[in-house]
Amino acid sequence: MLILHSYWLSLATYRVRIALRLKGVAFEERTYDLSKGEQHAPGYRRLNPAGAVPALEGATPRPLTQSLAILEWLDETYPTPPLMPADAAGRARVRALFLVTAADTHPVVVPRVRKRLAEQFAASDADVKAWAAHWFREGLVTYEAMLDDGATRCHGDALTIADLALASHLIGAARFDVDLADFPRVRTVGEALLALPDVAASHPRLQVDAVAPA
Ligand SMILES: N[C@@H](CCC(=O)N[C@@H](CS)C(=O)NCC(=O)O)C(=O)O
Repeated sequence: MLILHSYWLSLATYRVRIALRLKGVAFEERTYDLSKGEQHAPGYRRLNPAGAVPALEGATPRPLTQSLAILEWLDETYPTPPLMPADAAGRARVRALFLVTAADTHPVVVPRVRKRLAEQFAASDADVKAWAAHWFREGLVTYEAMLDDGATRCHGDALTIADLALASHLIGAARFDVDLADFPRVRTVGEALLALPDVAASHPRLQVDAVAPA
C-alpha cells in the first residue's frame, strides 16, 4: 500500500492526492501538523530531508518527494488516465503552467516562508496575509494570460497536471481572500475542475486532519 505523507492544508499534497484518486491507486495518508512543526521530526526528515509534504512511500526504493516528480512518476507508472499530453510541445506547455504555481508562487507562501517573515522582519499576521495574497494574485495574472478563452482545461480538452496546479492555486487564493473578478478564464477553468468528483473529494477541508475555521 502506498503511503501519502500529507497535511490537509497542503496544496502540493492536494495535487498528488487528486492524481492518486484519478488513477484509482490505493493509498493511505499519514498526516503531519505543519503548524506544530511535525514536518521537522527526525523520523519524517529521514523520509523527506526538506521537511515538507508530500512524500510518497511504498513503491520505490526511496520515498518520492516534490509534487511534480511524484506526479510524473505516477503518470509513467499508472498511465490511465494520462495527465500529460502525447506531444512534446504540449508537455512543455503543461509543465510551464504547472510551474507557475509549483516553482514561482507557491514556494514563497509556504509555512516556512511565512514563519520567516514574521521572525526575521517582524511581519504581522496582516502583513503575512497580504504577502501571500499578493503572490497568489500574481499567479492568477499569469494564468489568465496563458489560458485560452472559453477553455475548461488549462491545456486542450483533457485533464493534465497543469489543472491540478491551477486547482491548488485557486484553493490558496480563496484561503487568502483573493478576488477572482479580474480572472474570467481562470474562473471558467477553475469551476469546471472543482466540479470533478476526484478533485472535489480531495479538497483540503474534507481531509481527516482538517480543522474547522476558528
Ligand atoms: N515544491 C514542493 C513543495 C513542498 C512544500 O513546501 N510543501 C509545504 C506544504 S504545501 C510544506 O510541507 N511546508 C512545510 C513548511 O513550510 O514548513 C512540492 O511541490 O512538493
